Amino acid sequence: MIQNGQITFYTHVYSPYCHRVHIALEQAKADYTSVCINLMEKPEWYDKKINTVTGKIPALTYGGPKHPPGEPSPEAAVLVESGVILEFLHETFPEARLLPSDPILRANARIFVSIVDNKLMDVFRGYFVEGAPASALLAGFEALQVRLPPVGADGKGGFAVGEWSIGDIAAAPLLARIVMLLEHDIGRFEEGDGPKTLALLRGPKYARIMKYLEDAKRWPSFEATWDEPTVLAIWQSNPFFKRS
Ligand SMILES: N[C@@H](CCC(=O)N[C@@H](CS)C(=O)NCC(=O)O)C(=O)O
Repeated sequence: MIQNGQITFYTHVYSPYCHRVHIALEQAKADYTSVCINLMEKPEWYDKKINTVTGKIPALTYGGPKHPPGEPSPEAAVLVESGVILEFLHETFPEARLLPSDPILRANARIFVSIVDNKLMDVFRGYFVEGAPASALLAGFEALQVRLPPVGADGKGGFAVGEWSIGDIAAAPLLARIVMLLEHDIGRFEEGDGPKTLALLRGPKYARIMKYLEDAKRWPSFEATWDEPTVLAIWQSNPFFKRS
């Protein structure tokens, strides 16, 4: 492992995008400092000095000496966008094996990330916040499921491209939050609709993706970074997800 200088990780535990980076940092056994960014009271330096592109979390500084959160050293690279940061960590910590060595598998892992970002993130918001029907959310699960390798005779399923990769690091944080929210009926849909949607997901049609999620939740770097009671408490108090 060649870590050339400090890493500062700007994050919040509620965020599925930040969770991606957290998993990758743990898997890389990186030496890093986390800085919690509360989006409800975002420090004014964050948009000016850290994520000058979108103001969103996560972000990461890499290199140079340790610095106060709002004052990155001129020697530090400031990185934004979870997908960019995952690729960067893969290149910086190759022994963490965030991507497979086969170029086709690497491409497929990236396609899996793109399905999460393009087919699941928007419908997630639609169902939980905007009152859209569950069908689009379920279609998002299906779009991922069709790409998963079949479960073998030994009962082992494999991840998006067989071995664990950036594809799974992108998908599992969102899938885990969706299942958690459904289980606890959190969202602006009609009361009781969350558990009903979850019952559909637990039926035979979605068995492969639900097994995939269970396997992902047992992967060491996921397990080490998933504190469900804490995440649940934050989402329970999220005003955008509360029924009026
Ligand atoms: N495309 C970005 C999305 C990041 C994102 O949407 N982060 C949310 C938190 S989960 C955020 O910072 N929202 C605040 C805002 O939109 O101003 C990534 O992959 O990092």
